[in-house]
Amino acid sequence: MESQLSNLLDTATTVLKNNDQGSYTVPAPKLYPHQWLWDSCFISIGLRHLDTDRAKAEILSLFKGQWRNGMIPHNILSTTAHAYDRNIWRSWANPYSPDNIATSGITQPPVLAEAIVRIGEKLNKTERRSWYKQVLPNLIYHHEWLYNERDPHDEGLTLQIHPWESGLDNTPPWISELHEHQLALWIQVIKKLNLGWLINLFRRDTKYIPAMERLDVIEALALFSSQRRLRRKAYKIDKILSRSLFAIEDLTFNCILVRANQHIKDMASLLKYELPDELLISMERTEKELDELWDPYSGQYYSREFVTHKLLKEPSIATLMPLYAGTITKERADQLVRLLENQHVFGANYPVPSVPLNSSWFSERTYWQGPSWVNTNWLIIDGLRRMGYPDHADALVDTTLEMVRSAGCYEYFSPIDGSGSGAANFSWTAALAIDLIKTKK
Ligand code: 9WN
Repeated sequence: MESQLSNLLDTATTVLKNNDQGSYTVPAPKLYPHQWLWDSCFISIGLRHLDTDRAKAEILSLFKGQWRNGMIPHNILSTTAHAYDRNIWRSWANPYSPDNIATSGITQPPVLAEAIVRIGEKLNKTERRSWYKQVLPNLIYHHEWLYNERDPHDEGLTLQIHPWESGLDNTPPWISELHEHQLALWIQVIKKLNLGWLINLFRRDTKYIPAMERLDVIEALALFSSQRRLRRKAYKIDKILSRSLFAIEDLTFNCILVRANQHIKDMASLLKYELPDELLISMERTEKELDELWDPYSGQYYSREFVTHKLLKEPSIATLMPLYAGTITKERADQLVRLLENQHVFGANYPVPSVPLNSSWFSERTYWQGPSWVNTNWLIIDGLRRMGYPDHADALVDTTLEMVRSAGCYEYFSPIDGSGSGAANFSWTAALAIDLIKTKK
């Protein structure tokens, strides 16, 4: 086993090297040629074991793309590869976008604070302080943006405006909302006339990955048209929210926010840095409001519609993310852990499936509608440890590493037989495998 893990360590290190662009790492060659926000955070968590300066550079590169209003975009677009993506986003339409750097106009889950702290753990005391000093102001500015712009009613939960912001693109709760509120007429026509095959001929992703492992064609079109709508509104939130019901307080996003807030408070207290009162109040509200996402009848957490406050009761892996938030009661954590153990729900051979096995949405290889992903496993492992389930955490580390070791550094894996799907040589799979090996108990 020792030697098998050391082989995996070598393979994973090579993947990261090959995907390295100097100051950032692409998620995968060809399919994902830009810098992605939460990918780079996970990647730096692995890189910290190889080279702390390089791990820091990954994060600093994200801050270079920060907008003047504080937003950190989900994509910083490459100046060389797939130049047309710059024109698809046209971030320059918004007055706050940075000069001379093309980015997307939306964000992704705020894993940044976690990454910064994990890098900090590998530094000595003095270096750690100066690292936190270097990045904390920008990080705080990003969180202030999250509250100012994405929590307009001061409710505590932040809202997301596109499935890409959740990081779990075609996860059932988002897709069912998309069908309900955002399916443009022209997409409905394509659906009705069964013209999906025609669209598939022009898709970039399916040039690299079999169509059945990616989003369904109607979903892909809906995501695209929803992105164009945001662009038409120049990514201005008041315009986006006016006359649209399509905004979700995403469970995964907000659980990550709760944990990130805790990290920010810890860093600030180490530096004796005073956080603005308004921010502290918002942080407290998020923690409290997370409680409202619990549905006592099904014993699960769900995302919520921003406008109506309706819980979106399509089961998904998000229900386990409050373990990572780490602020829930032991009683509820026990209920979630039972879902994780249950063979019909999340207790697959190669856990944790992105959709429970007994859901009608479950599909072994379809992106975020079934496969197991290493980043969500990593978040759950971390949550299990902090919530007092070390044996469950260790078991999940072992099955995760076994899956990656035997299949390779794929983007996602079949929860049934552990085989790999999606992009090969995927960076966060490699990086987080490195981290799981290096921190193995
Ligand atoms: C859109 C890069 C990203 C991940 C997301 C994953 C996928 C992009 C896509 O790839 O999303 O952002 O093109 O489908 O869903 O979590 O960050 O790896």
